[in-house]
Amino acid sequence: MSVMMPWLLLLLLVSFGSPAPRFSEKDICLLDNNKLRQRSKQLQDLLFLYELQLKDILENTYHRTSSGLSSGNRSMQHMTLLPTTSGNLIVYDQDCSAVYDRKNTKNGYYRIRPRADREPFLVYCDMSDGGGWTVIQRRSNGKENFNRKWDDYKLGFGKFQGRNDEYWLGNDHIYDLLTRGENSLKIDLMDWHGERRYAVYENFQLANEQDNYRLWFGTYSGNAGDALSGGSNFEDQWSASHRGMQFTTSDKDHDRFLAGNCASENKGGWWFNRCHAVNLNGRYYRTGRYNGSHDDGLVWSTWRGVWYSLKYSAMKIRAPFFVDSESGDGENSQGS
Ligand SMILES: [Ca+2]
Repeated sequence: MSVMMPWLLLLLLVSFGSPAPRFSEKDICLLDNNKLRQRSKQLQDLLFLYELQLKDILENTYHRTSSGLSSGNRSMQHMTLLPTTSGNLIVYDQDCSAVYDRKNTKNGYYRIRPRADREPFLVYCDMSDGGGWTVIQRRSNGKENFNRKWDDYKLGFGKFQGRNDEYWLGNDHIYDLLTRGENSLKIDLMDWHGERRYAVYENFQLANEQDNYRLWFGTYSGNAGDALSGGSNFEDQWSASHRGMQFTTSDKDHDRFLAGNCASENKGGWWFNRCHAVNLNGRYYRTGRYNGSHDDGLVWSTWRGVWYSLKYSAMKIRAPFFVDSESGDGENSQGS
């Protein structure tokens, strides 16, 4: 902060082209005082945010240190753009983390706007679990039809009212959210006994529509198993890993199954290979175990297998929060 002061004076001098500026010393003092006050407010906000993040880090074990630097910068950027306290402006946050940063820490639907040149849209913000999660998919009661075509998956569908309403946020919306910086994906799962599991993937990314929303994700952590990578053996991974796959719907086939369409067989749009180890948009069965001609249930293979359809799933994203890289040991023994 103290470095900024001579810099500011110099700027004033240069911009008025004369060593004797029209500002009096008192004016400059007042100006500096104002800036300091603003800066102090920003730092208080930052402190508040970091305290929340610290709490989050201490209570959750899935955070890593690798992306601390970039996410730290991102938070800083966020905070310097804090809206004024006038309250009259319509403020659209870019995502649920920004909502959370402004101290709206209640679960619920918020209108967000990841891109200034696009319309804002509603999304469920999960403020538990460390807070600031933007929910991009939820299944919880089977009321919504997920066996839909390309345009529905592109634009999004479902209900955006109750806390258990089912929806797909839309590939375009998800893409816009993800292009703004690095994001982690957390997937919450529950079976029909109420048992819960989760999976976290670092560096979750989608390509644009020209590349059919091709999926990318980094390291796994969690207790549901790394099903998105296809399972534990090489053969499963070859045929069922979702890494690098394009999105397929019943009317647009981009999967690697030559003899048919995985989305038609499995009743929902997804990043199918030939075909899947995960199918969170599959058919909603009201019991766990099911059978049929295809494993088309709500599947996370590494937990309950492909012939068990889960009761609940939620996919949610958030920028990886700042972690002091010096406090970590730098070792990473997970992901086996
Ligand atoms: Ca095919």
